[in-house]
Amino acid sequence: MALLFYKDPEHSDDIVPEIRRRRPDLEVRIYPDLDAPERFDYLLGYDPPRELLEKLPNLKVIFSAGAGADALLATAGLPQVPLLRMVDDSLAELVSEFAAAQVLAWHRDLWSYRDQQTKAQWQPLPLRRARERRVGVLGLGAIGQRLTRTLRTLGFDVVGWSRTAKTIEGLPSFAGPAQLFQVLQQAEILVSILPLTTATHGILNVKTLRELPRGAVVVNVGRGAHLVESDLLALLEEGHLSGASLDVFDEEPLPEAHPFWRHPKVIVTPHVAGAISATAMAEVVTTQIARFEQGLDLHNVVDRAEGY
Ligand code: NDP
Ligand code: OXD
Repeated sequence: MALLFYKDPEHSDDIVPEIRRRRPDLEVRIYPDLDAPERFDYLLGYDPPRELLEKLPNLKVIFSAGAGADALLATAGLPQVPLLRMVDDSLAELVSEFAAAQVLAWHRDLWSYRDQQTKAQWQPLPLRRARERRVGVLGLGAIGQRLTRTLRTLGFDVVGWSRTAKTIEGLPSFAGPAQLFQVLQQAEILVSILPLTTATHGILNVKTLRELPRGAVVVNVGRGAHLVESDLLALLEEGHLSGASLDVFDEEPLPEAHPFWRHPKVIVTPHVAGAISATAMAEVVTTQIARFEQGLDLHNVVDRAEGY
């Protein structure tokens, strides 16, 4: 039994000893250490290229190294084996904490005060309580649900949106394209933590963002391709939106000349809302492999038709 790790630059090698410690019988290699490729049963990676997939004829399970499987699904030649993604409490906690920090920063005008500081300007702004601020959360999955709890604990008035209808105590929630506008029309701060699929590609565009109340703020921690960047810039320019915190971008790293870098109303972070630790990833991978070997149902299997 062997697992190949197609590691990208952000991943550390730490996962290898963590897997070996849990499963000494499992051979773990890091690409391109690939002699006898037919022996690999499992592949772990964020976006392994087609040329690599073609060299691995006996894969049984593929693990996305992230919560999102969009990069993997976009790879041509993906074999028809179960595709699993990372779901872990610590990851949900990190992303929720990050998104909530952005919401709080906009809610309490921290970015405006930072700006005022650069001009030595002493100008108190009006105060509002969190309960007086409605936050819309797009995506009520492993991370989105955690985020709604964090925001509610902070006192915010939260509404959510997902593909299928949900009943979550204390959370008004909406589902499907027909109800998206109901969420947008009431969200002074909109957080998107959706997966990237055909249905969600470009979902944050001039038509949808214009539905937000005037002066609203957008926080995108899902994927860059959810947002039509030029539409956001136009709405910021005309004052319909008052700001955006963006952690994910169409092109990453964000090109040096991109207008977001120097835009006074845009907060840029380098895709750091959350990441699964090597320990948690090893735990997910070895638990799922054990389930696979025992013929048990696998968890967090990507639905290829839905794209997440
Ligand atoms: P889940 O699959 O658990 O949740 C996805 C949520 O989005 C579900 O509520 C789902 O609805 C909803 N959704 C999917 N498609 C649609 C649609 N067409 N219309 C409305 N709602 C839709 O994913 P996670 O919460 O684990 O992760 C979400 C995404 O967060 C990842 O795919 C990734 O892109 C991003 N991410 C970003 C990170 C960062 O560092 N910036 C870190 C980790 C993740 P339903 O409940 O009905 O299925
Ligand atoms: C993920 C991410 O999908 O870090 O896990 O974006």
